[in-house]
Amino acid sequence: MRISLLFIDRKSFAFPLLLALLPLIFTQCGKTTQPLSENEDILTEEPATNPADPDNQEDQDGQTTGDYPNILFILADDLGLDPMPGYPIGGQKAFLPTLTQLANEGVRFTQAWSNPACTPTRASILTGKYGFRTGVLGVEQDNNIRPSERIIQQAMREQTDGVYRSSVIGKWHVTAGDAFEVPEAMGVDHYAGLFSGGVNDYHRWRFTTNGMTTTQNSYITTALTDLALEWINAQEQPWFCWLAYNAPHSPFHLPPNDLHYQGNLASDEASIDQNPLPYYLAMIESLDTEIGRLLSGLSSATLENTLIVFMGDNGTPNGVVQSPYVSTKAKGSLYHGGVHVPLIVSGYGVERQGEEEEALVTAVDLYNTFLAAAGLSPEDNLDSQSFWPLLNGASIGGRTFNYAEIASNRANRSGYTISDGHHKYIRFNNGTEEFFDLDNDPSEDNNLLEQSLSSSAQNALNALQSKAAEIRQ
Ligand SMILES: [Ca+2]
Repeated sequence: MRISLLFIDRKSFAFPLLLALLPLIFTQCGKTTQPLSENEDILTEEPATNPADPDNQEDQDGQTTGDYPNILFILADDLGLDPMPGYPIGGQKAFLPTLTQLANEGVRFTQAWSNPACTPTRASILTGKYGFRTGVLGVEQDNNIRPSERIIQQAMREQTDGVYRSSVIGKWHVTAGDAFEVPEAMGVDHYAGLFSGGVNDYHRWRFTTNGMTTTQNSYITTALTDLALEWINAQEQPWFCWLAYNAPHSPFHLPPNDLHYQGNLASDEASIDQNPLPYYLAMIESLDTEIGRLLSGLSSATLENTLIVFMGDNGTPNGVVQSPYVSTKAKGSLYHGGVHVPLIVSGYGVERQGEEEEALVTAVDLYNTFLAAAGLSPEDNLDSQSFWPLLNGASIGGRTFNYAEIASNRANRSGYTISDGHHKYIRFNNGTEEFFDLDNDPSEDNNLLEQSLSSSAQNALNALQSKAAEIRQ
């Protein structure tokens, strides 16, 4: 991998940032503890140690590699295809050198689906199951993941007799209220972050760890990066870090100027409300800058043994969504603007470099893909289908359909959708049905059910309805 060169490609004015980070980079290579800048009070827990696995050998940096790779899963909040470089949708793109380089060194998926909102997507990834099985279909208070679910962290822990260490850093948002001990109770070794669904202010937010919640006044995108660096660099065994930023979720705002490339934007509310898009782009760029800092803060040996997966949890929200998406077909909806998300996979074990992959994949597939990447067995009775062989050039049967679902207080939004990549069927809970020819109508404007269907369209509809009935049994 060439991730250590990430900053070389930045705009010229980013070079001072590289210089500023050099001491940090060298400090990490020297195995000393990562300073926490503004957040010295954030991380207090010493990582626990498990009995050493005899198969694991320490590398030159002290991190144990053994036969298992590390996995860094980065989840962005409310990020569709339209602001993302590399996807031919949307007009104004964020400048994202880190994610672009990850894509250049790995695989960018072009037909990846999430669910239309935060909680159901996160629950699907954690459990490898569709929401109608787990009961987590929406973002309301009653959409809690059941403690009895076997989440991916628990599966990795048990399959390796405790060798894998896991953390969830950042947004949890799959259990409501103040049951702050739930991540650890379900098998996560370390939780630190934003327990609820969002913040009112990126500079003032509620931080939870060790079952306790305090108020933090640091910029949250930077703080979560510090927490991830701190935890990863303290590990002595193979690790799985789930890093869930709340960026670029609202409130739209002007991030610190050294984190973005949008220039001198006014920071007053009226200016932001009048034209929020550049602020949204700046927030995505801040995310990218911090991911770059995170990767630069890891040793080369650790990076070489780490799989990196980046994904959006749902589409771009209305207010900042770009054409051809429209505000009624953005985040929260079953249309492509709600469920079509970026997915980039790079790093350890990914032999394909700089390639696009058109295979259908959905959020549930990450569960068994993570297990496959670690050389572990797929878990049975899940909806998750590993796409790991694809990353090494192997052709796999894969899934023949993408599926997404949502429950909302707005009845005309609740329902499910299924697609074979060419046609798409949506069934709303109020009985309304829609059917689109994506090849000729990617904006989903022309509901084919309002006219007579060709025989081929009828066959496609029958196949999608049959498949939906099969999986929803
Ligand atoms: Ca979200």
